[in-house]
Amino acid sequence: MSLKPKTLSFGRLTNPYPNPNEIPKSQTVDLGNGSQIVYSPRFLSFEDSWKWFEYLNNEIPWTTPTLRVFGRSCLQVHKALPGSSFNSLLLNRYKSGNEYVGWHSDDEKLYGSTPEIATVSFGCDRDFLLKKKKHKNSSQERINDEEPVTKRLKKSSHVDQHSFNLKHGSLLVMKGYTQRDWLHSLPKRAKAEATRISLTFRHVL
Ligand SMILES: O=C(O)CCC(=O)C(=O)O
Repeated sequence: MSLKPKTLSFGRLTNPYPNPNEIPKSQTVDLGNGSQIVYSPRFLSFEDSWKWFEYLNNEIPWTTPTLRVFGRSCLQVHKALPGSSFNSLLLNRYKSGNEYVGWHSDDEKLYGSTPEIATVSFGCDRDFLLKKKKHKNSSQERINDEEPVTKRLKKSSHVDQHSFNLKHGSLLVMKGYTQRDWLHSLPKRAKAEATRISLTFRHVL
């Protein structure tokens, strides 16, 4: 796959880290009980990320809700994650802040018991939320996707919630038992007016 975008629109988003010395470092958040999140706000350069955005936005047949690609990816995410062996790629496009993914976990058997899932984001910044799963025998509230996220967050204790603002060119990796013990979502955001594209790299057994 070569990167030859038809149009480049670097100007539509201001580079939040114009000074390379001020780029925030990767952070690892220990969720407890063997689950971790690694977040790198600037995994790809601002310019390269726009090239990827334009390529994906223009060249992928986005008519299907999701597209899963098996095989080798030309985006060398595994190089940043030694020990990982991704062989599947799920592509998502959110044309506005109205498009979202509700609470879920990617705990299907085909991903194994401790799947590593790496998400590279392009375009509009969006919030990515994590909340701890409720125990089945608990009397705590059921998950309700229709309820505003802010209301749900207020109900829950702080340590059971995490939020990452996924930047253009960022990498977020869910590791360990994150899929078994946590739910994640990309909620609606009225202020997110532009398109976001995400690539999620996985290993299918
Ligand atoms: O677009 C994203 O970053 C989230 C996608 C997601 O939750 C998923 O593919 O399971």
